[in-house]
Amino acid sequence: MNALEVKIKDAYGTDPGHVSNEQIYVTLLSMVKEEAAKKVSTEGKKKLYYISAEFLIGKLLSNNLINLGLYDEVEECLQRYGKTMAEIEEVEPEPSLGNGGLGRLAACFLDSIATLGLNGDGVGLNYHFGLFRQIFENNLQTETPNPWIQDTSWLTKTDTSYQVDFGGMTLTSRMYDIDVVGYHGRTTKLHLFDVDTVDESLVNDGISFDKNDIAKNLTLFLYPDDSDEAGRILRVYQQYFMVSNAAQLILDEAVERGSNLHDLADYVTVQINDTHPSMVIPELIRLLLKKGILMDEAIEIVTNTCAYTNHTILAEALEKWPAHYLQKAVPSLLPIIYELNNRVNEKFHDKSVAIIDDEDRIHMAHMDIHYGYSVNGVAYLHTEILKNSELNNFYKIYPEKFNNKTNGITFRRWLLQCNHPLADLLTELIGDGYKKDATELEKLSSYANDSVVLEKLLDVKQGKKRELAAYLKETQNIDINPDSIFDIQIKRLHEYKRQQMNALYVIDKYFEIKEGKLPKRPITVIFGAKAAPAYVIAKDIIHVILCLQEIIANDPEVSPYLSVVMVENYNVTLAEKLIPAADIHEQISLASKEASGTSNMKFMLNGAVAIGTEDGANVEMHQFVGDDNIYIFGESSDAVIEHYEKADYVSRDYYEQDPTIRRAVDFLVSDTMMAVGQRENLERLYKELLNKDWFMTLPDFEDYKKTKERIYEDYEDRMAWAKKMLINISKAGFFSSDRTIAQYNEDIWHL
Ligand code: 26Q
Repeated sequence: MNALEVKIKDAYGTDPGHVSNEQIYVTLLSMVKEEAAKKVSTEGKKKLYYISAEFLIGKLLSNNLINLGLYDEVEECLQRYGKTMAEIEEVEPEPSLGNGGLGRLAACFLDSIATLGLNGDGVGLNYHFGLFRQIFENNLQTETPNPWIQDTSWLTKTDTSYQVDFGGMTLTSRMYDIDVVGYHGRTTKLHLFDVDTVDESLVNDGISFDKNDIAKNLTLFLYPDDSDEAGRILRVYQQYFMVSNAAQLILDEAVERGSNLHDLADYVTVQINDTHPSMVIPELIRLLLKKGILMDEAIEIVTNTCAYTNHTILAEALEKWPAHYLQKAVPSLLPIIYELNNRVNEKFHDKSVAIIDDEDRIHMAHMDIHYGYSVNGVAYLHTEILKNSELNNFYKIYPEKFNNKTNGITFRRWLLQCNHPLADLLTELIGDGYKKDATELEKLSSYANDSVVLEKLLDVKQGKKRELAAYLKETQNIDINPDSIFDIQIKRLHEYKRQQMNALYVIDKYFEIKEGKLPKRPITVIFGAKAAPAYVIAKDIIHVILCLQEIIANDPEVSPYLSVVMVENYNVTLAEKLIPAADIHEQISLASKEASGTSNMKFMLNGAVAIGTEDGANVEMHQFVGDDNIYIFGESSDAVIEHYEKADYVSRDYYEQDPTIRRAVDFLVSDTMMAVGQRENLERLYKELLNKDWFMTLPDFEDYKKTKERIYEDYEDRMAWAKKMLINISKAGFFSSDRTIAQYNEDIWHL
């Protein structure tokens, strides 16, 4: 009997063939927890705390089994009883503890920290209902809670608990841990803080709840609706709760390891993941003052301890909290922030670098830069833009603090777990050294002209496309044709990511097909995206895509050649099915706006070919694979930045001068669309494109269209295409998060 059979026998007195999938899941979960507990965590003098409001960890069972080296044995055992891991995986709920890239990055980083055996933990919040579950009704997005915590879950309740003082109220926290299992390595911990008083019954319709009852609502949702002030202040409460717990944990553990707190920076480094945890800086200072350390020294200690990662240059995403929010939620931090601000003003006499502006708003990023020792961007281009434009005034003061750390992804989840056939093929060709050292994927390039290998690669892709088609049929009742080209765009819905441009292209194709200009092979355009509940235009874009899906599916003239599919509730689990099945992936953000992107890396690793702008990490991908293996189009980031400076872009000019653009834009408010959609939503998006188009969809449209035609044309030379796939895979090694984390450690953390 193997381990699983023994456990099932102990628990249920029978074999795996006679218990439910739920029972197998629970058994495996406790088995993994036991195994993980046996692995040691690295210990050492200095420890990293990666603080993040989001950890988009995805389902953990398969990943943990793989990393523990138990997957094959369990799969083999299940198969003997007529079951598969895929069925068991279906039972596991996916925690939605993140929005998108930033949260998934944090999860990949924990995997790499554990795998490399670094002494570092994650710290975040235990949101009971996560972000939200997306539901489509009448071609519109609606939101419902996504409960994921069950009686048996990956969470382990700990004895650790702290008092957190808010204005007029004190809450007692509880720390829960999730073991993060590294690949054939060690484990580390994700600490998620919660309060016992949270009341799930507070949630009424959809995701609405009483935003003022903090003790009961604090950890219900990630990023609750911030369209009103109560929602925004709740976010401040959440952030302070997260960092106050983190700071207390950090100091306790440092003292345990032998720190006298004066030497804290030798014992601790804190990575601040975007500005959401920035209040950890004044909170650490506050706690050091309470221990009797004087202000000057406390500030210096904390500055040498904290490092900040920037993930965006979008002004609206840079957090600026009105001082009165903090006055209400966390009055004890305000005097410290005022002191930090005064010191900055005395030294620099430059309003652009002040922490508090003339409207009494606190610029969290400014605090991080002045009172942290490192500032990093997440891709080469992004860091250059930070240094040379967005944060140029800071760069001039602190050039030595700025550095780049191009993002990465864990190859365990994004290849070994989600694409067994490809991993097996790679192992057959180049051995399995690439599993530990991703740069070994380069070895694959020696097969670039080997037609037998190229055929195998195409077969693997075809198999994954069939699997996806079956999965979407079964789970969402969506039909897609596995012999069509799968052209996929999956990411948060945002105007700068320009799903609307992809949609306009679909409309153009629809017209062409109606005119008799048929594509050589059917095309399936797949979208997956959640829109922030209060982001009106983003929801309108979803509406348009869903309307197109319906119109095209019901049009017998068009549907044999083109289909549009928007998968519901796009999440990590769906990404794991979609990415291995992609032929083409869309990375079409307006140049300069996408800090890095990370799905681009996942697709590349799985042998898909990108159509993209010179933005984020696409720039580095382009350098690695060369012009023949990526389809670059659109205005450069320099040109875009200049348009913004000169304010010289007028969308209506493009609409009036280009009949193709006009035809596509007009279709948004056509009778055909109105028949399946809502006038209000369709007209709003139409007017937005015509009168504003802030992210410059129309100027890039012509080049986008030409490039799409070229990519579809090139797809028909199957051997040449397979070579592009192979080169993409062979150059993906750089984008392993093991490389990224090694660089963070080398340049910033020094663990
Ligand atoms: C800001 C202010 C108020 C409320 C919320 C926010 C907020 C919330 C979430 C701001 C930003 C986020 C998330 C950002 C994010 O996911 N950024 C992505 O980070 C990835 C990892 O570095 C990059 O690859 C993506 O390019 C970047 O968009």
